[in-house]
Amino acid sequence: MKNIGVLHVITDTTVQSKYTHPQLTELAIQGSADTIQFRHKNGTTRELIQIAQQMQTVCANHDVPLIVNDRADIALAVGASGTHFGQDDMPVAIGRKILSTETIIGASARTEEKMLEAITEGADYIGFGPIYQTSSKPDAETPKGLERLQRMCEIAKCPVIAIGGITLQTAAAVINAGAHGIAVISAVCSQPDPIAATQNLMNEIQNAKQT
Ligand code: TZP
Ligand code: MG
Repeated sequence: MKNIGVLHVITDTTVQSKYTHPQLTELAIQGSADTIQFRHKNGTTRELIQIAQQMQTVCANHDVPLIVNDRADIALAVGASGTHFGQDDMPVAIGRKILSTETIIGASARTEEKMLEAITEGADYIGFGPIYQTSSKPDAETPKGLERLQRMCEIAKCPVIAIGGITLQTAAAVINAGAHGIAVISAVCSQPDPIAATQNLMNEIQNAKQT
């Protein structure tokens, strides 16, 4: 099984405009994020490659995996460590065919059935959410809550990364429900001090895992 990070910071330039994707990458890594995800829903392919390339340079310098949301081609183009596919993106089985076996593939799953399907097709981790209300994803479903997260974690045969509305105040509860880790946007990107916000989240996760 691949080593999957416990704190995935998803860089975002729509919830804030103070920092660019590469800047957020640098700040989150300084705060000890162990995975960075590039998620950008508009822009040309060339623009996305350019941004992802800068992020990959920062990540490679610090030996932190970069995961590209939606786009296997961009992950391949910049030598990123992985890709994250939603249920409407490239099927995991096809991603597995075009990406190397070392490449991390994460997959969002809305149901237990979809989760097991993604795992069978070769997903290395499952993204599950939104756990709580979020304003960072306009088309997010209604919150799924901790009980459903717990059930997903019980039947998953791979790490589950919880996402959606997770804050410093709720991170421990999410880990205690069985999540391997968390993925956050606003809890880092929209904070006045993204380094401190990341560090605090990482401490919270590590403490929760020890107890
Ligand atoms: N997928 C499900 S919820 C979400 C995504 C991308 C948004 C997470 O952002 P935040 O600010 O951590 O709630
Ligand atoms: Mg997607």
